[in-house]
Amino acid sequence: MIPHADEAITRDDKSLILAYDHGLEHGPVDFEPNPATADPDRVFELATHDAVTAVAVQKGIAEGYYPSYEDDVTLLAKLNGTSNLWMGEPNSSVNWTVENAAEVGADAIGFTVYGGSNHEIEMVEEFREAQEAAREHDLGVVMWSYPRGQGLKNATTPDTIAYSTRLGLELGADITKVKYPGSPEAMNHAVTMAGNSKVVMSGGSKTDDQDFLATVRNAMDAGANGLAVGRNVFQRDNPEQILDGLEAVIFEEASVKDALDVMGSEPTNPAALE
Ligand code: FBP
Repeated sequence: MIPHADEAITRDDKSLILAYDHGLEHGPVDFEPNPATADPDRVFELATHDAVTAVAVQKGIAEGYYPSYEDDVTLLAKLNGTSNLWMGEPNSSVNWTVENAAEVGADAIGFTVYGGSNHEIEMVEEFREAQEAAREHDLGVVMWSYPRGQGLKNATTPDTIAYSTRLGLELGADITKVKYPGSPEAMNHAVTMAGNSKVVMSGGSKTDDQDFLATVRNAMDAGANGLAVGRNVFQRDNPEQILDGLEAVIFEEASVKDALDVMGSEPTNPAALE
C-alpha cells in the first residue's frame, strides 16, 4: 500500500463503499426485495448520501450512469467479476482496464482475488497488472479477498480471514475487503495481519437493523476501517435510513443504541443494548 493512495474513497481514514456489482455476481434475484434498485439510477442516488465514500460498479453501469453523478459520487471501478451462471472453480474475468476506468472517472479500482482457487495464480498475476496500472494513474486499490475453491470448505474461519487480509497487504492493496470472521477477536487478528493497509468488512446477506449495526460496531471496535456493503443497504425498504445508522457507527463512533435512535428504528433485542 501507499500512504494516502486511498484518500479519495475514505473520510477520516474510514470507508463506506456501496457495492453494486450484484447484477453480475448474483443476478437480478438480488433486486427482488427492493425492485426499484434494479435501476442503477436509484443506487447512484443512494450513493450521494454523505455516509457513502464510493460506489463500486462494473464497467457498463459506470459508462451508462456515472456521467450524471460524477460531481456527487466517487467511483470505484470493479474491474473483474463473474456471473453466478459460471459453475467452475472460482475465477473472475477481467472486464475493464485500469486505463479505461481512469478515463470514465474512477478514483480507485476494486479487484477480486479468490485465494485457494485453482485459478489463484492467474488471478494474482492479473491483480499485479491492475495494481501497477492503478499506481500509474494514482488510483486507490481495493482487494475483494475471498478465499474459496478446491478443498476450502469454510472460507470465514478466523485463520482464513487473517490470511485474506495478509494477502491484501502482501500483494499491494490499500484496502482489503473481507467477510466478517465471526468475532471481534478474530477481526482484530485479521486487522493486525493487514499491517498498515486498511480492512473493510463485507456486508453479507440482509439481516435486521440491530444485528447488522452490532456486527459493524464490533468490526470497527476491532480496528476495521469501515464497510463495503451491498445487500444490507439496497435490499431494505428504506436504504437511506440504514445509511444514517451506518454513518453514525462508522464515522461518529456511535453505539448501536444511538445509531438505532438516529434511524428511528426499534431494537429487536433490547436486552443486548444494555
Ligand atoms: P454484500 O454486502 O451484498 O455482501 O456485497 C459485497 C460483495 O462483495 C459484492 O461486491 C459482491 O457482488 C458480492 O458480495 C459477492 O458475494 P459472494 O461472492 O460471496 O456471493
